[in-house]
Amino acid sequence: MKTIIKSIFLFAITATFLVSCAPSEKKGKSNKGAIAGNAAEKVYVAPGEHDSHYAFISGGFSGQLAVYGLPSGRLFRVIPVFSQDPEKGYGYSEETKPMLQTSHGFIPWGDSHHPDISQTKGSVDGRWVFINENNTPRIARISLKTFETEEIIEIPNSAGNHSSSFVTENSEYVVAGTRFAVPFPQRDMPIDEMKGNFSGALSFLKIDQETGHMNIEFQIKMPGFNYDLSHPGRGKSHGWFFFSTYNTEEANTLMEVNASQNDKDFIAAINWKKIEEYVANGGGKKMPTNYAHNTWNDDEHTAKTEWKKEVLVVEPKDVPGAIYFLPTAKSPHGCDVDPTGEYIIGNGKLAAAMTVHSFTKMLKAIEDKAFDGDAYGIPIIKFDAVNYGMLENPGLGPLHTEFDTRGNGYTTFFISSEVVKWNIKDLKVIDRHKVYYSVGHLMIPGGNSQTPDDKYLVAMNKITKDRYLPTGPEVCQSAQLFDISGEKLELLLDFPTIGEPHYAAGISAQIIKDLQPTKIFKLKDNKHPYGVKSEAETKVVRKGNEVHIYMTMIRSHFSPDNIEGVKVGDKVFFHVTNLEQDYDVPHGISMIGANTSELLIMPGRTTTFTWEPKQVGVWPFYCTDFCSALHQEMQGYVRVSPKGSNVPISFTLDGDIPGEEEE
Ligand code: K7E
Ligand code: CUA
Repeated sequence: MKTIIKSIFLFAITATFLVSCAPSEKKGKSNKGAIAGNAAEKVYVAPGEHDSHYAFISGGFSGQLAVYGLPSGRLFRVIPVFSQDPEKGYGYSEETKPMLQTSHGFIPWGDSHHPDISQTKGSVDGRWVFINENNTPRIARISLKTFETEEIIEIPNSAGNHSSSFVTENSEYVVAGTRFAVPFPQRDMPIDEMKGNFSGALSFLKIDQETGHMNIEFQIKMPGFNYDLSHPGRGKSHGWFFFSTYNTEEANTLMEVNASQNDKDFIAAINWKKIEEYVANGGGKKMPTNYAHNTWNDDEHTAKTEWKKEVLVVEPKDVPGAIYFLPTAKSPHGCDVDPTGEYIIGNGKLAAAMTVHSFTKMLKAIEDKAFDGDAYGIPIIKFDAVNYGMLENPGLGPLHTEFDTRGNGYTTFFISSEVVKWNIKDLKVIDRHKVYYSVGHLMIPGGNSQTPDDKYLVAMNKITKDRYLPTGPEVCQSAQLFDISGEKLELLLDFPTIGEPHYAAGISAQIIKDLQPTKIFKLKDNKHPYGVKSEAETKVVRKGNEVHIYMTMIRSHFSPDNIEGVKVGDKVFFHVTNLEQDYDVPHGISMIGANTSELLIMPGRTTTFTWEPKQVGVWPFYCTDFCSALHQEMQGYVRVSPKGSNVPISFTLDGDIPGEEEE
């Protein structure tokens, strides 16, 4: 067995090597490959024109979510989610710091993988994007009105939150599955006693349809396998969720060999409707835990953390008929469901074939009890009783599959660096196209829905080598855009990405435009406790060694702009309100020596940073965003006196106290 595995790995390594070397062999030739003559026209979006689609591409180890236009590949915005972002003050301002709170404390970084757009009746609806964090298990919800992170919920009893964050067809649930089996609940125990003693938490988070707020409705305590990826059933299979597993060996060391022993691992099929019913009737056990639930309040422009102390745990044995295992070719990675909900595809990354299961056959097999024993009490359905067929030798290292509306699947092959188009019913390969190089995920807008918008396909590649200008040892990761409207895949464009894109979600731009993204925050609705509505209300208040500055900004000055009476040892809070009520007029603010980032404040919003002056002097602050012809004049001074000095607090604008009538 071990030699076979070794040779698979050797093959994998050799294949990667061959692929990577190929381009440099044909010296002088470019890598244009099969680029058709009019590709440039197809991606050209003339100055001032808009793209037809949004692509939300995850940042992987950057922890963020980037917003691109398709077909141009232009980057519009990086939405900070799990990592601090000094460009926007996210995770630095007092208002946003609670978003990064967890049971492990304030965590300034995350690993974001799988964005998924909310759905209504099986189609993406453009309300929210959900995205998972792998490292310190969390799910975030981003508003597509503000393009800002509005909520982050921590997932207890989970580790390496990878089979996440996929949404059901009416956004009933977003799920989170643990990649790493761990003690559940966590406890101190020898690692090599893992087998049979670790568990795998699959969490179902209910989404409030009004607010989007997530709540962990229940957690299924599954056997201690690794749950790698997942997708919801849809249409006929709505009500089910499918999770790929690996390491059903339950190995705890040298996983590259020890977790590849079994010829087949499983796809876990979960009837969540059944479990929902069980829970509604009082099923499940409340277990003590501790996790952070962070929510953003758009009236107060502030996030808060709530500590949750309980989670409802469901044991599979208590809900017979709700969970089954479908044997699937060795160590599957992607677990994908086609738009009709009939075909469930497991991409066995180490196998020579891809497994296509049939939902109809699965129901029949359950009815007939066509089982091949069980794993920890969960019935294993006989392979032949559930399998629709195998796609034999489609390529090397299949990872992920997306679909069009014409019955075709598109699968990425990491090792052979290609995207393969195949017909699901016939299990026949129709076309294949090289990608440069080593592709991970791919995305068709609306890919995780019943109605893919199937003009474009984006392949997200792990390795770029010679595709771009060299930038030292670290070169960018990259996306490649294909036109899939014809029989053959047509490569249109390469564009570099932020961080490492693991997955993406795409949607027609019109859907989001129709929802009218926010342009300004209305000043009159601003309920920030330190917000002010006009310059007349600005002031500076001392409370012990805290100094609170209620400040405003408008083209092109701050009020107040001269402040005295601050002392070394004080903690100074700048609560700054942008009084502008025009679209696209943010102002920034930064203070010399402040141990934080600048703030970029949108019209109508109040944001706070703190400054603890260490040195006596007169210290300037200024606007960091070029906002008007007089941007350079948008500045002010704070006088800092020695500790114990008796200079009183005073604040002025043009020599007067703001708001006081001039005589
Ligand atoms: Cu395949 Cu995290 Cu979805 Cu990366 S994962 S490629
Ligand atoms: Cu305000 Cu520059």
